[in-house]
Formats: sequence, structure tokens, C-alpha cells
Amino acid sequence: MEFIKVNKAYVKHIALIQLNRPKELNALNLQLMGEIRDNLKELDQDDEVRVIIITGDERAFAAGADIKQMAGKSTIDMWKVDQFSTWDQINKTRKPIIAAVSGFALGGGCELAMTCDMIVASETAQFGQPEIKIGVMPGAGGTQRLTKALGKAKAMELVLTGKFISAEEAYDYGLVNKVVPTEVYLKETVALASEIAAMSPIAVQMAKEAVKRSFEVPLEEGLHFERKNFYMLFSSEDQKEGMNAFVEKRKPDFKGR
Ligand code: DAK
Repeated sequence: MEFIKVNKAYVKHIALIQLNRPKELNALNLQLMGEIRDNLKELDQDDEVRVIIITGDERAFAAGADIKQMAGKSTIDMWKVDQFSTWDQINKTRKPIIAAVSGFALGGGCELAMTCDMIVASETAQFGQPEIKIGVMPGAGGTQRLTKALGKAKAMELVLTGKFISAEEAYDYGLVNKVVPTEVYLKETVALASEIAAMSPIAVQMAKEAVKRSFEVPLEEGLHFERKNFYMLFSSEDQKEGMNAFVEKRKPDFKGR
């Protein structure tokens, strides 16, 4: 791997993917995105991993897709590369993914963070979709996910002017889960990931699937889907362990079975 670093056991049950193009503010070139896709696929299959964190560095989570790589491309060049299958794969990851964001999360960087399930932001984080300033528009979900998170008025402002919002503002709009001092943003993300990693990984993944479904289907269909997953969990050992532990007044030890 050239553009990311991966630690499968950063902390017990928690894997860390760190974008590693610091000089280019972690601009997302095709190879980097492919590396994220391939590693997420592998981590999703690894029973030891329960939660995945994606981060950059203090200055930038990612300042967008690599403009230098895209500048001379034609429609057909872009079509042939079929980047969307990479982004779709990220979106299909069953395990929860938390973005630990410091500095710039712009364009594709903001879209990558929003494709994750939760975002922990440092005080210096800035979010935005500045594609409009370079003659294009968001292409990896920005117009949809930002609008669902921020509402029409604010999303429209960000997408049409390219201006950034601060971590605090992103928190007020519900785009991020929490804002913490820069020195501890990764530590705080690990703390959140650890809380989730202590739960039944099967229940976590089915719950994630059901929450995500709520963005795509009408309420009745979403409720039906939720019920199916709820019933399915009663055939897991973890359900017995969790409920027995409660009755016996002890901490559950979930095995992911
Ligand atoms: N691409 C390539 N290089 C970048 C970059 C980017 N997005 N952002 C920064 N860099 C590079 C700079 O060129 C500079 O390199 P050198 O000149 O030193 O070689 C280095 O990183 C440091 O940047 P600056 O010198 O500009 O640093 P400043 O602190 O002055 O400014 C900045 C930071 C983040 C405000 C500025 O760098 C900036 O405006 N960057 C561009 C932000 C942007 O427009 N992002 C949106 C890009 S378009 C798709 C999926 C996704 C997308 C498209 C398609 N498909 C699935 C098909 C996404 C598109 C985008 O994200």
C-alpha cells in the first residue's frame, strides 16, 4: 500500500485506516481510493475486527479528489475508470466505520467522511463541497448526504458557493457526533469505537443496516426490515449471552456468534 496505512488491531477489535498523502492534504487519487476499498473489504471479513476508523492527519482528513489527476480527463476517461464501484463498495461495508476528522474535509473528503457512519471532529475540522469553484459539482454523494444531514437551505448554500463550515457549525447541524480538542480527536474516536466494539458485532451490524435502510425506503418498509433483523438476532448466541448476563447481573461477553 502506497497511500494509506492500515493497522488491523490498532486497539482490540478496532482497525485503523490512515490516509497517507500528507503533502497533498490526503487528496484522494484513484490508487488511494482503491486501497481503501480493498482494505475495507478485507477488514469486513475479519472476525477480529468489529469497528473501523478512517482518519487523515491533523492538517487534513482529505482535501478532495485529486484535482491534478482529474484535470485533463474526458467524460469517457472518467466513465472507464468507474470510480463509483469503489464508492459503492465503501458504502456496502457491514461493520461500522467512524471518520476521525481534523483539518480539511472537502469535496470527496467530505463525501468520504459522510459515507462513514459517524464523524468525530477536531476543533480545527472544516467541511465543505468546493467543487463548484473548479467548475464541477459533488459527484460522490455530496448533494444527497449533505442535504439529508444539514437540510436544504444550508446544503444548497455550501454546494452552490463552495464555502466551508467549521466543526462547531457541523455539530450544530448534526453532521458530526462530537467536536473535541485536536490533541485527542483520535483518542476520542477510539473511545467511541470501543464502546461499540464491546457490543454484539452481529447486533451492531444488523442495527447499522436497519438505520441505513431508513434513508432509502418508506417507513412501512423500513419497519418491516427492522423487524426481520430484530427476529434474526434471536438465533444468535450473543442474544442469549446479553440477556442472560443482564439477568445474572454481570457484564456480557459477546463472541459475534
Ligand atoms: N487535489 C490535488 N492536490 C491538492 C488538493 C486536491 N484536491 N488539495 C490540495 N492539494 C495540494 C496542493 O496543490 C498543494 O500541492 P503543491 O502545490 O504543494 O504541490 C498541497 O496540496 C497543499 O495545498 P495548498 O498549498 O493549497 O494548501 P493551503 O493550506 O494554502 O490550502 C486548501 C488548503 C484545502 C484550502 C486548498 O488546497 C484547496 O482549496 N484545495 C482544493 C479543495 C477542493 O477543491 N476540493 C474538491 C476537489 S474535487 C467522484 C468522486 C469524488 C469526486 C469526484 C468524482 N467519482 C466517484 C466519479 C470528488 C471531487 C472533488 O473532491
